[in-house]
Amino acid sequence: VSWRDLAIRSIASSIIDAPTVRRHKLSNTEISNQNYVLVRVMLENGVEGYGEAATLGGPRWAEESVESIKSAIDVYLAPVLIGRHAASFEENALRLSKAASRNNAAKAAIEAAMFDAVGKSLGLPVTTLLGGAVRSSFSIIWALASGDAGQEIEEAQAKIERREHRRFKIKIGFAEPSVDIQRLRKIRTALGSDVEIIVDVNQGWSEATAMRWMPAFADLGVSLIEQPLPAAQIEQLGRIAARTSIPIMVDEAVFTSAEIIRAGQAGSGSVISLKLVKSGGLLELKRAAAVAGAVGMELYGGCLLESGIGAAAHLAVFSTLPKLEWGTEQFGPKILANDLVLEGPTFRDFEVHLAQGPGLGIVLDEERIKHMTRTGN
Ligand code: MUC
Ligand code: MG
Repeated sequence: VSWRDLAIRSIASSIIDAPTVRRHKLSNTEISNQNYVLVRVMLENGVEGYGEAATLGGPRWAEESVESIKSAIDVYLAPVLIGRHAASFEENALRLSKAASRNNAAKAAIEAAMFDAVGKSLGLPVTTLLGGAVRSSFSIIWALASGDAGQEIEEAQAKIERREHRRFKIKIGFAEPSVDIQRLRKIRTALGSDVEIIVDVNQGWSEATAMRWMPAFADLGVSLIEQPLPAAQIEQLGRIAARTSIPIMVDEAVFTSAEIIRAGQAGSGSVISLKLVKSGGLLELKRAAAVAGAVGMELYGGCLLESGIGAAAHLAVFSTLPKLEWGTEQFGPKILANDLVLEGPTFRDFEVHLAQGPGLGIVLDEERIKHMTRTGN
């Protein structure tokens, strides 16, 4: 493989609308269609690499939407990389950060595609390019998020029976805490005390609500509570973290390493959810994990309902982290009516297994992708 082979010939982006198997509710939005930007990086040697940017409910979970991601890529990010060497990962990341501030989902999708293309060109898995895997499978969490306890119990029991998941994250905060508690109590009673339950409030509470209701969630044996307060309320989060017996996980509150340090100083959380859409790239995600670890946070492999494409990129990075105390919730491929890949990460025995093969180890389902590609943009 010559240096010239790995020059970037083109970067193309397209919007994908992928139906989910059921409605997925969060405190501030709900979806029954998951939206992605698929990035294809073509090298001079003819090898194509893939990356994906996920969003949740338009510019709602964070400020990026598929429409803004696609235009950031097409207009600002792709042009600064054409003709550059795809394996110059750090230099390319610098060029992207000069071309646009934040826009982290867009940048991460491009970087994943470059890693995939370079790995395939060299016949090496992306994990090798990232320092090498220290694990090839992960304990995998499933999210219950229909808001209907009966449906959620059935869904969880089926997951346990099929040996797919026995750890669950329940989305709350779209109802009053008293209603959420009733829903959780039903689920806990049906599933028993051995099943792990995490809750994600997605910024839905105030400090006062959290102070009042956290003890009731603790009584139900909730093992982790994710982002209970609005993202900006770092100090308030620190105050409730000091009072509760449930560890707090920061999600929307921390994107950058500087934000991780601030959250660490404010004592806002003892666990962090790691996501490519927050870090803006695979290398930066590794750095975020190191910074979080250094301020004493445990690591949780987060997701934004990625397909097999984005899941493969996340798992590649997660596999190289010295520690990943909480495993991962990269269940996205299973919430889609049809995944975007024919080959990718696999799910069995309560674990998700790294995709195998060079690059990200994925094979796209081009037929299905064609069907789900949004036209007219
Ligand atoms: C989030 O806030 O964690 C990840 C899993 C899920 O159910 O929602 C997402 C986003
Ligand atoms: Mg979350």
